[in-house]
Amino acid sequence: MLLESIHTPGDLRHLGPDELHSLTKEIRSFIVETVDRTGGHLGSNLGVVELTIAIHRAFDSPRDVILWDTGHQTYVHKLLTGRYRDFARLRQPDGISGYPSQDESPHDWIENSHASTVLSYAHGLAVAGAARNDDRRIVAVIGDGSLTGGLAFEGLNNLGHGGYRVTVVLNDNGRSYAPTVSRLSESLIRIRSNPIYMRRQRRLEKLAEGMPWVGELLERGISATKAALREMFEPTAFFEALGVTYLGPFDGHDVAEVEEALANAARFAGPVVVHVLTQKGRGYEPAERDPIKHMHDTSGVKPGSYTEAFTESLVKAAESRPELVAITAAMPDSTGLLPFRERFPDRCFDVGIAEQHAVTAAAGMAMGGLRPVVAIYSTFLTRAIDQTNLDVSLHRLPVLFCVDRAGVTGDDGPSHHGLLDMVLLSKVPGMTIFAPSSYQELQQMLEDALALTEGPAAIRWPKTKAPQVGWDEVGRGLAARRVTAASGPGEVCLLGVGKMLATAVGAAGILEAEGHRTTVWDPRVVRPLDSTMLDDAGRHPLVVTVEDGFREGGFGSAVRDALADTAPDCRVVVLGVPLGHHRHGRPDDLLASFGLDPAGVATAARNRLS
Ligand SMILES: Cc1ncc(C[n+]2csc(CCOP(=O)(O)OP(=O)(O)O)c2C)c(N)n1
Repeated sequence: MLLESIHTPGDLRHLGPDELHSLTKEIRSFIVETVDRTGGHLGSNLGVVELTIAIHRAFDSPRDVILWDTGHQTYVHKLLTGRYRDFARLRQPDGISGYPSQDESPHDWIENSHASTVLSYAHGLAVAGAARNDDRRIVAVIGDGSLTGGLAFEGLNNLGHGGYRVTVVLNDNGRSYAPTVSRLSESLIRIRSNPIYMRRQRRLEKLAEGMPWVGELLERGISATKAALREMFEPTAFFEALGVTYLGPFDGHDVAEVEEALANAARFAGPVVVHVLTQKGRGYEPAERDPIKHMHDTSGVKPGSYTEAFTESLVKAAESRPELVAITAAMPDSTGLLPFRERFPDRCFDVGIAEQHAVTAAAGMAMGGLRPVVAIYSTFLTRAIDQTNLDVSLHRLPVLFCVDRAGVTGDDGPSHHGLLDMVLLSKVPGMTIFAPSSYQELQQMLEDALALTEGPAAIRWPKTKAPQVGWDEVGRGLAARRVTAASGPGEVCLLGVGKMLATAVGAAGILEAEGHRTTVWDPRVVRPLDSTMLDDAGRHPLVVTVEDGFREGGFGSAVRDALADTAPDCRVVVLGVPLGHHRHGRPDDLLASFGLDPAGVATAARNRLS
């Protein structure tokens, strides 16, 4: 295996074209084989095999800085930077991360996984480089999907304005999760499919190759050609208007072609976009064929999941509410909106990787009389908290946030855990927050949120399978539900939020078996708190709250504040996730490590009882 002999990117430079070709094949089968076992972003990584090799041949990492936007497509980069042996444990507990990680390698400059950031990092690093006379080169690889995020445009604007020497590699495969939502992207496709432009580009390169002072002439030559083409092709004009030179498009599956383009680009004094065309899923037939299933770690909506309960109830609710519309920021598939979009194509809006826009656009839709539902992951909603607070809440608008992947999510690590939604949403004035503990609860809550809330509301749920319960075990409206009442005067009252209700019930079983009279409540609504629940809890000497968000500033601390006034003798113990950036791992294992399993909760209660 050639791959085994690549320990650093320098090892790539000795390889000839045939060896490089064999290497690409080895990398593809190794990635397919591994991701089949571990899960992960298959399509994006298969699409950048040649591109990654070319980048590592043209630049000298880690001296030169290579930044990958989103970071989900760095498997090849990992394999070429000394992590071949660790790769089998991709995304496994104690194994390597599915994203760049500074702990793993000096070749990973940034720890990301939220899209559209690299142009801003590149701007900052270029400013610092200029200030310190550091001539290291900076390469920022960004996908056409990630380029739909506002932050990317802000970065591009500043790179062009400042004239910084940064090579931006636009990895264009025409897709985000779903096809990319962007006129710019449509124009890029027109370039891609225009033979005249492609031929002219090739002739120009050939011409330049034979000349002395190639770099300088190439620069002038391309600019002149592009000036003539400006009217015809918007993206060229778009980049150039911002002060960024455009080169391309290049065949992203031709190592030599891309390597040469990158070497040329690196000679420019200012920012350059190298537009590279790639195919998602390249070389693996099932991934090339199925646009969504094999592309990312979305693996569809799982039967019996909370997401499925949402999908079903949303379609049902929309049947009788013509004003209901749904919005997603580039994730119609994994947020469960596909059935809705199929049924109501005109009422479903994919706005691109643009969470802030999604929320303010939802505010506009609500102002105009629609009933918007924003389907979003907890970790990505965090980006749009200002919009939620000022654009939605300040105007008291009825926007419903359906927040998936809340709590400890697992395989994707620090940036994907949904630990902030309860803390942040509970500080947004007028926000009602529901947390379902079962499939049926979510269905009921969606209906209640639409029928009963007049301002902003959120329903937050985890990635896990949802417990199935009878309708007699489902609450109504904004009321909490008492699950079990202690017989006689209770010693301890457990309040378990959402999926943590099951943990609280498990802990209650342990405590009861030890002879402690225990009450359990399902709060259902994180905010506003139900006064009946608070009154009952306050009659117990000990209240233990259990949540799968940050312990500080979430549900439990609100309960403690409330009871401090009404039941000063009652002791409140708040259990939740400690503040920190937590690694990837199995959700149950991570929760147990924070003491958030039944045994941990029972121990916390028992220690205070004695
Ligand atoms: C802020 C943010 N929103 C949503 C996502 C989820 N997400 C991960 S990868 C991806 C698609 C990225 O598309 P593109 O940049 O074109 O890269 P490709 O996978 O096509 O190579 C999305 C939407 C994210 N990572 N960050």
